[in-house]
Amino acid sequence: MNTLTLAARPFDYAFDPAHTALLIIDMQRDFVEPGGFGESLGNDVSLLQAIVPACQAVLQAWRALGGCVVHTREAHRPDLSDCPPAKRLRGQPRLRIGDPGPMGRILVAGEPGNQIIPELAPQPGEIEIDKPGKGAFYASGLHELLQQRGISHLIVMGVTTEVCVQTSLREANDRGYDCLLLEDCTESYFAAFKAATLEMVSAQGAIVGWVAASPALLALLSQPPTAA
Ligand code: C5J
Repeated sequence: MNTLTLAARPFDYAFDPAHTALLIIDMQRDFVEPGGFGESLGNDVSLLQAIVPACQAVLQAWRALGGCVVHTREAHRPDLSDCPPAKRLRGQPRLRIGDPGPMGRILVAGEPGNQIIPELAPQPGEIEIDKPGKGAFYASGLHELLQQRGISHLIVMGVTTEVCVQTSLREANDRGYDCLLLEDCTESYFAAFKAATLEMVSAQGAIVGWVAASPALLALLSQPPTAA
């Protein structure tokens, strides 16, 4: 047992790296690059690119520690059998889920646009989850995979803050995980929505989880372990 304590909001976050997974939500070309799902909804995807270096630094440090890493992709089967019509037909996007776009079919598993961006590409041995919903736990088998590995804590980063990240945090919280959201490693197309999510997560005594910035985590992880 090697419990580390990170200064966080609303109070310190204590975690044992051996029982903690780094959960990286949907850092896919479909959300971060032009021509994908995010842009088809009318968003400025360049906003999301700003967090990539901070995410890379955390991923590198976590890998160096030998920690469990989970990457998720919002992805549908090519026949769209896992995409409810209510999701596909919602609103007036330029391209709908399954339509051919500049990076292949929008939000469809295996298409170029559906891949995780090269800067954060999964390595062998890391968990990769294709999820049909906004939450990482819905119809994904993620909870079972984490339970098999004895994971009780999640350090979370990714996009978008108020959609897939917040939904995943709430799902994780309901399943008993203690979750830390890294505020400079998550982004939204809407600054106000990101700010509100950070507040909502940590309000009421960490009702959903904790919030901290990645430099504090990196400093903690770089300290030599204390003798037991
Ligand atoms: C959205 C996501 N925003 N990954 N997906 O539709 O947040």
